[in-house]
Amino acid sequence: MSQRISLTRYLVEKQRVDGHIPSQLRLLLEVVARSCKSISHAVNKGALGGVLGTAGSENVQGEVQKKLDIIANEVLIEANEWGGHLAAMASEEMDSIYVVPNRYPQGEYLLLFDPLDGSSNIDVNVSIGTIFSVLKMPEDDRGVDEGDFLQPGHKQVAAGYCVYGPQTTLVLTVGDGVAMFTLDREQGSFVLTQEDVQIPADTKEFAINMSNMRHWDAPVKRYIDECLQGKEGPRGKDFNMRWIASMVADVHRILTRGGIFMYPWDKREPDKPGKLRLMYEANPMSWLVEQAGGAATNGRGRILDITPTKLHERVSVILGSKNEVERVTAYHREG
Ligand code: P6P
Repeated sequence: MSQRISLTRYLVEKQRVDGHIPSQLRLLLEVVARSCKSISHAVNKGALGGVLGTAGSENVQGEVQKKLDIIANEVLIEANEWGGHLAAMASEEMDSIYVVPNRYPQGEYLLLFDPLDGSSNIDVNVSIGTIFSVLKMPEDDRGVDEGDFLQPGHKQVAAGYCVYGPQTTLVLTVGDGVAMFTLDREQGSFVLTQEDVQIPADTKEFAINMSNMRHWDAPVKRYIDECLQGKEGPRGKDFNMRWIASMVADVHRILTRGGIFMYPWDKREPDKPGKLRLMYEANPMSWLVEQAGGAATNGRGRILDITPTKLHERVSVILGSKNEVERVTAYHREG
């Protein structure tokens, strides 16, 4: 049997052999992975753990919080605040940033996360996940504030997600490709199960919430309409559709077998560029997709080049198989 490589060994080799990540970043990623293991355990208990249902509160997005949203957020905060590798954290579930308390050493990294993405699926036992992004503190000696987080996605030093589905799988990039680690529950460790993930440039599978069709702008309508025309239409091939309504699960499918994922701007909220959040959903997913040979745009430009102005700002997301994303982007250029 080929030797099993644990996440720890993978990261130590990235640190020692490739010199690719400093020890503080390696430690941070190991803590995030341990947090995901704890969240997976709570998710898998479901009704038996008394963690289903709503918490009776709303988050900064005005969304009803599920009990597991809050549990996952607390797990990540409590696991990461004392280690000395972080200056602060930001979460979809918290209005403002969480600065590491003075009783702990401050580090040079910033951790952003959506602690439990897709939480509308929790109570119906459909895959959900944790999305995380790591930035470095800007080089200056003043204290950390929200402005330090407002860096474009290409500044990330690590990004990943953990999908809680039939398997619990951690997917990670530190800037030299994408690796997947499956949780071995007997050993309690993440084991390398795929390295150098590659997204096929072409696909026959699109992911979008079709119920919003009447709200889309013309380029998106044109693209989806051509997919629906199948081999009789201009694309000359039939397409399949998937929509799990859990970005982590949809993106995991795309990293695994290709496809295009779209949550575009629509006219329901014309002043908002889209539903998904830039800093802790679109940026980490876009970097993973690009590192796996795919593309990620907001319809007009590369998502990773967007300079954020607000911590919880939203963005239109079109990502996945390169040739399909470029087609949608070309339709936007043609108007
Ligand atoms: P809709 C989950 O709430 C989420 O933020 C993403 O994970 C998912 O892709 C999208 O929203 C689903 O949105 O409008 O289809 O429920």
